Amino acid sequence: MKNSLLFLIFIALWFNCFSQTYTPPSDPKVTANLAQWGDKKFGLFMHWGIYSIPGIVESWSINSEDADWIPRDSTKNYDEYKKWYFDLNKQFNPVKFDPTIWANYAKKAGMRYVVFTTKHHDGFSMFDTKQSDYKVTNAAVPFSLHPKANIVKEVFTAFRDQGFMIGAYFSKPDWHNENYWWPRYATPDRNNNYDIRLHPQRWKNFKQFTYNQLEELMTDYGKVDILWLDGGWVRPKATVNAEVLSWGAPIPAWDQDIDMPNISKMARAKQPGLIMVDRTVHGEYENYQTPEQKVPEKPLDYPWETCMTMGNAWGYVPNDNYKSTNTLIHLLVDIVAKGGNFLLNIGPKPDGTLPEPALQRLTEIGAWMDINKEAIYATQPIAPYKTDNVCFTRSKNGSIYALYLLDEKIKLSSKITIKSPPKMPKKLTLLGVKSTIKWRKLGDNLEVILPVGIRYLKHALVFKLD
Ligand code: FHN
Repeated sequence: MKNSLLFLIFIALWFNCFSQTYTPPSDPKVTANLAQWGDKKFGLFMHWGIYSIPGIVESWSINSEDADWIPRDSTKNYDEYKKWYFDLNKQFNPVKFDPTIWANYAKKAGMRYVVFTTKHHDGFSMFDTKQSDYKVTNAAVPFSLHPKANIVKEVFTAFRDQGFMIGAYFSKPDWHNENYWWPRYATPDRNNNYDIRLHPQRWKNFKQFTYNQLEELMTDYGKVDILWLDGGWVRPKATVNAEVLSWGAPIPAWDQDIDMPNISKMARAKQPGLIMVDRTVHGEYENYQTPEQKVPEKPLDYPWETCMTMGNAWGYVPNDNYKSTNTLIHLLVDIVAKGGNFLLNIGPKPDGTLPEPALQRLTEIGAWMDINKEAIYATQPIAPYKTDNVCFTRSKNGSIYALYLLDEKIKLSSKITIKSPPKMPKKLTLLGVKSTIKWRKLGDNLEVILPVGIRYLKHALVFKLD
């Protein structure tokens, strides 16, 4: 008896260690919203804050960790630099800010949801919070006098008016808040800088501050569909796993538990069906996973979204190196063929406009989506997902698409091969072309004779296999 009980305990522990890191939502409203979100496929991520003024990395340069990806003006000592950074709020004045222009470009690009930074790690709130004076609507900020000073409200309204699902990015850590980075002590790394076990009231105060700010965002800013929580090192210590250790940051001896059950109960009371993304913490408050700056090798059997910068930086930096339209469309196709969503990030400039190269890419992506969107929206993956440079998708009515990725540097031949398509079609069409397409079966492959005069079809040819 004793041995079989021990064996059962061993199996349960083993399974728990290696079981999926995904917990499906138990609330049917969340499940329904997740399905709606999954059909949208393409979203706009926006990092905008005081870091956009000098055009530097968002928040991280005030963190003391010594990492090559955290550049800092080394002519200033740390305390001087930190004061300089935190004082950037006094220069924030994006006089050309007009989120309807942003929303129009994003919609024309085929984007259908937005995730906007309400507050990044630096603690500067881009909304009229009552919990802190470190906010865009405070008199110290030149833009506070502008009629559109409550930026989050303006952005959410403009994109919602264009039919977008609305996502609120919110940083769990707040490096400006005295109950996260207590001014009594140095700030050696990204974590809170005091032992919570010795100062429980201070962490209790921070939990309440965080709860109150999230309650404002869930109450006063209209319908919010996604709560996208960043700063995964703020988590129950018991959830620290290999992924967290891979970040190379110190792991405190105490718990930085922000009380997600309490936050979730409030947030979903205010926003029924709210999709919650407690990034990298996994569990019941991470309704989808968010591989960052990468695309999984294979389809994943749970909801996921690749978040990626259009350039190299999340916030605006001058002369950023933007990915080509061809690359961006190929990323979108690859992600969708594997069952994911593509959350593509643009950092607005300090004057409130979007960088020209970003606008050009949004326009070009939109031209491709205008012709080929039926192979993207509301599709599901279908084996073999991708063979060579061809990705496959399947629409809800059963239509199958082969998306043949074009290399801009190689002249397209008159005959192409689609290897091992999910099925041999009775009829083959090329989206954007009225003439019939000639093809023949070659073993398991499809050989297609391309019609002449299709040079206007760029980036990927999309065949419909009926
Ligand atoms: O630390 C942040 C980073 O600054 C940026 O906001 C990205 C966007 O996904 N999230 C965190 C890093 O994973």
